[in-house]
Amino acid sequence: MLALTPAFGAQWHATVGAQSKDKGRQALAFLPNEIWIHAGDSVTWTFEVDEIHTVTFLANGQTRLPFPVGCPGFSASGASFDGSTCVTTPPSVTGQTFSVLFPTSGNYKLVCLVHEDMTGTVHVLDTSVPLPHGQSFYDREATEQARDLLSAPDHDGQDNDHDMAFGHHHDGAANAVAVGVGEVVANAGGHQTVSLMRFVEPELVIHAGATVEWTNHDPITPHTITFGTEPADPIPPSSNVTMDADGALHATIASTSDSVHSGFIMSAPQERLFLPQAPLGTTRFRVTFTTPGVYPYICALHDDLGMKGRIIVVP
Ligand SMILES: [Cu+2]
Repeated sequence: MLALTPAFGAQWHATVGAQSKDKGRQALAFLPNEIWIHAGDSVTWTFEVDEIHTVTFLANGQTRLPFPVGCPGFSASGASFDGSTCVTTPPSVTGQTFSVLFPTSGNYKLVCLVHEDMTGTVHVLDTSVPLPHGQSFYDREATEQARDLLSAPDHDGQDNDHDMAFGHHHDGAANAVAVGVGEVVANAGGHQTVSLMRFVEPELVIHAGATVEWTNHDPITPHTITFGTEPADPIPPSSNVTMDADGALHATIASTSDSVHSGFIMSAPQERLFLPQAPLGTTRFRVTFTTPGVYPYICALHDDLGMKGRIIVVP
């Protein structure tokens, strides 16, 4: 029996997520997101950000479930994955670690259940096959990928001439607030996303009777616009929100004590062959303010990262 068991499985390391100092820029990414190991080796992932992520290996062909559900259920660190039974962490943040043992050769997809375009690959090779890289290569790759991702989104809302992807998100309309900006990049290991968790114009001064329009410019990350009391379920809009003819959501706020919640404002999911077409995304939210006053609001998902704004209504 001893002869069939690798004497010492090597221990590999990777990280989950990276963020700017103010937490506004979040790299939703496994860093690195591709690694080659031997059967019998383990990989330990260290979570490095305030935004929640999971390290998840679904069974082959398994349907993806919402992150609070997990596999269903969650695995203990040190779990073993061979493609047959799902392994996942619960939603995890800075300082937590999770190890997975890979006893069987194969190519395994790594996903985060919170972020759809956050994927990677673990190549598990037979112990007779040489590995292409050592740990120092992956450490360097993780650092470079984090730096590239975090330098992408336009943090302060000023147009960056050198950044085509983020240079055009101001449409010039009055009373417009960009709700986050994002970008998905792909490499051979999978997808990595960078999201700006900010209201790009955090403070706006308008006249009573005017309407403010929020738009989500992120391809994948949902946000909310929430005035007053935060609802238990952040996904649906509050009952005082209606839909305009163009599909945008709309509410009227008449008092600083009003509670209004947009629900998830987000881009439509990516199309995939042989699946029913996804509906259009709800990407716009409008609020008409009838009364002078100061109206603070938050994104119910990312206020802990500093995603807050306010509307000042003058006569
Ligand atoms: Cu948000």
